[in-house]
Amino acid sequence: MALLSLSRRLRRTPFTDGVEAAGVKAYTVYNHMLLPTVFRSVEEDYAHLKSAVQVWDVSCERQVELRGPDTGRLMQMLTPRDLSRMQPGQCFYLPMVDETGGMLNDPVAVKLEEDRYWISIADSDVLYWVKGVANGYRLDVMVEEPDVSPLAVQGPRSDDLMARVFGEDVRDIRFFRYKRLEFQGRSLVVARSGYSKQGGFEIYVEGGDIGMPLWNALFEAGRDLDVHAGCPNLIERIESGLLSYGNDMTRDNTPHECGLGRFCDTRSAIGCVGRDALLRVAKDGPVQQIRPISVEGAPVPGCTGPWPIMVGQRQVGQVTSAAWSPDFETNVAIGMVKMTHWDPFTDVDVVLPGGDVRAAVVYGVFWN
Ligand code: THG
Repeated sequence: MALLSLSRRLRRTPFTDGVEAAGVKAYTVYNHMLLPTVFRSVEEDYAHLKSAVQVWDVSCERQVELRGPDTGRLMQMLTPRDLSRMQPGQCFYLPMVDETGGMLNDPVAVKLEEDRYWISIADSDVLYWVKGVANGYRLDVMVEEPDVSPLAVQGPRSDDLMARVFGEDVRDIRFFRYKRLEFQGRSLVVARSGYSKQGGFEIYVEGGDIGMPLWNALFEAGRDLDVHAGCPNLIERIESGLLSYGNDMTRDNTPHECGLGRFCDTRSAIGCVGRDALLRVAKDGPVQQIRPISVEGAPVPGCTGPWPIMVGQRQVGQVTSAAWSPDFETNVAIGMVKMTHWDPFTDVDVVLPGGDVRAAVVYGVFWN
């Protein structure tokens, strides 16, 4: 493939110098920003992530900050997840929907203060949607993108590495909670969260100037822990059932189709702009839904789906993400499957660029 031309619209991050020095081999573009996808190889990065500790430049998980008296009201307009009991110190994974109940994003919300949140977004232009809603309803709230760049520390040795840089307090941070911890005299939000199921933290680096100092401090402290630069790993995230907005779901899907019904409290989410639509959807349930799928045969080619899921001549869904799993010794995949064929162990065919292969909807093999 040809190279990407850089410009002002394709943003570097506070850590790009470190990422390049670490030998990044490929990037994708996410929220108009560089996101590394490969360091050594996807398979080597995967094995290392599951056994050691990695530092990830996930600056592209941009923050949309809401601040001001109407913040609580505006936040609840954006999501069917009930935020009424959310406290400062908590992070919530939440579906963000439009007026039809269609997914606009699946961010992590961070409650900083009673009237102040960060929305840590996936790849869609949430800033404009939130500004539009805020101004359309003449709400008294500031909506901006602050100079905050998340740096993730992921893998089974994350606690040990983080304790060396931020102190033993990091070990007491609970899942999807954060503490404010000091680095070079600056107080940073450090949460136990991240886009893998190998354990770890996300540091919301406030102020790009301390990006490289923090990056360097983590690598120096972790020399004997085999710390490496890493990135969200395609194989690991499919095995773990972590969805990718724009790939596994789009605005055409409801949270229920995405298997995110457990994050919807549509009855109590008073004010959510998609509430009426989702109450209707929730009543009868979805007619297609995300499923784990194992795909037989040789390793699938680089993921440029979607690939049709067929039963005979009939299309019953599509594979939206797939990768060869060295640990499961099969291709693991995520697909959207019609209700007639979504039961565990239903046999199907997947139409790959190189021809049809056998596959099955699975359960209890990976992800659940
Ligand atoms: N961290 C932060 N921001 C993000 C991501 C992140 N923004 C973009 C993208 N990732 C958003 N998507 C996800 C998808 C899954 C999860 C987090 C963000 C996730 N899910 C867990 C699960 O599904 O098991 C936990 C959900 C829960 O129990 O609350 O972690 O990774 N800052």
